[in-house]
Amino acid sequence: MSVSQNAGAKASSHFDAVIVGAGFSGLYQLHLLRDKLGRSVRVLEAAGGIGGTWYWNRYPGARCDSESHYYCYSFSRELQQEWRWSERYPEHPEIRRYLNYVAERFNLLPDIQLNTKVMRADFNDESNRWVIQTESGEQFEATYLVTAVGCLSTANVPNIAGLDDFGGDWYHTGHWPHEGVNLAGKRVGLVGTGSTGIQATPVIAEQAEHLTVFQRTANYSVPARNRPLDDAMQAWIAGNHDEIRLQARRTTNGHPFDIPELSALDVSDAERAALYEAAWERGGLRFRATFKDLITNREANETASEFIRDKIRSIVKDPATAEKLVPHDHLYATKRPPIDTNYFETFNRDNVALVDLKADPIDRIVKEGIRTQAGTHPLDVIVFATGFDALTGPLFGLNVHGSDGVALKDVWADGPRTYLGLQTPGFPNLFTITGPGSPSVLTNMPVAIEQHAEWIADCIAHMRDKGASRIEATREATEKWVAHVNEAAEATLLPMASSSWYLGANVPGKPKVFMPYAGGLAHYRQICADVAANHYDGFAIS
Ligand code: NA7
Repeated sequence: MSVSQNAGAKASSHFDAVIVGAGFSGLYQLHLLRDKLGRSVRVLEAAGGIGGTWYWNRYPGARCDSESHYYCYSFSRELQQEWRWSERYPEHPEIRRYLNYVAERFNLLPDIQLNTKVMRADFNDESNRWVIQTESGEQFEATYLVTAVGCLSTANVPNIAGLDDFGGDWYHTGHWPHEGVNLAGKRVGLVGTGSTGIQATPVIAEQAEHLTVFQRTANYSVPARNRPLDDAMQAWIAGNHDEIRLQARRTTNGHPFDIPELSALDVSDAERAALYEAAWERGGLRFRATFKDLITNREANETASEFIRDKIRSIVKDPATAEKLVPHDHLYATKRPPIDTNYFETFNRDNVALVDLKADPIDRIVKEGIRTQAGTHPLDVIVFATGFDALTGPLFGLNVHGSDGVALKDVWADGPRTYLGLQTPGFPNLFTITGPGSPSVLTNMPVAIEQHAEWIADCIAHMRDKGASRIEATREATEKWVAHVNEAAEATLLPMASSSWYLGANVPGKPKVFMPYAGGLAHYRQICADVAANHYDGFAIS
């Protein structure tokens, strides 16, 4: 690192690379660029601690939906042998402990600057460097800017009239107070029934005096079947590091299990029901992999959707409540599928009520609570489990300006346009980890993150070896990639879910464009590897 000051200009700290964000991606990217390539690197992190999404998401019930033994780094066998997960699905404090352990083990903390919010980043065409400004007025210059800001980090608080009039307290789950919220004796209203609302509902129902769940779209959910990891499982994990790592890398979603070569339509009704029942008992996101065509064939999917609808009807005792909870307007897993611990069972509790906002929309928030068309629901606390401005929101928040001062926000006004989700024309030397146009949120994130961070490090090593200082995705390659991303999405049922955040549909005014790459992680990895092997085909290097 060096510091320079031109007459009349601010002092800048110079680095080979600045990484924004200290979650899973930022930590690993730092390790690779600093320790494997010997580059000077600074990580800028807005939060007061590392952890990224897990620093912020501390709401009741917050835990990962991927299983702990593969929701972790796989690049170091030693790390995997040293760390012992306690449960099948890690809860948020355990994930933070893990990431802090990683940061200490690899001595990452000295190069991470916390409480440092990036306000703006500009590319300088003369120096081929990025100039990054922070909220406190610091300035950094770096050849490479790597965004490691996560896909789900910009909270979406709905613009409901009257929120300022509310006499109680309100929280968004993605900004849950670190000291926790004492809900004992409180009447709580929870808005939103995505993965977060479905995790939080049973836990809040146990803590609060009364819980009213405000549901806009009924959702499918499959039991998580969380449990402590016993010694036999711990031994299996420790003994199978390489297999788990390899298998996760060669699958569609980055999970270390294969999807059978069996269509839901190729088996008898009884066989199908038995397979779904077994998958329901096993629990977790693997339910989606019961058959090969649940995400691609409507008729096949309908069998899974109907199985879950029947489960909801059998669990929820009050038929009217059950019917409100049964999803009809989209197919299973065409929106991000939640998994749960006693979500539907919670509606059998005396202290829990459900409001179907499709039938009884919110009118406004008033001092006493939430007023729907049918009347006022008195509340002491409102919890917004209303999701995020996904994928593009965190990147726009950086206020990035590329060549000739063009703003990323303007370039992506009609939806994101990237090459491989890694770069955007007009923004040289800017790399995006798990950006739109890459498999990102359709996968087990650490596996996708490792691939991106490794690809970016290899690319920067290539630049060094060639003595090059500027790399930029070409417009032609980007147009082709965008067309391929659309084609991959259209080959699935995913774009059919009109209220999905994959499409940006949850944020008013956001262009409705399917953002992640649905062609599968394994296929995507191969494409990226081929591009690199083919002299970084589709990138202009100078
Ligand atoms: P999601 O999946 O975006 O869910 C948000 C929920 O909030 C969903 O049920 C929305 O209904 C609902 N919502 C959003 N805005 C409103 C308004 N204005 N009024 C009523 N209800 C609303 O976010 P999560 O935090 O649950 O999960 C995000 C990801 O984190 C998850 O998928 C995992 O990858 C981890 P809608 O369905 O839009 O009708």
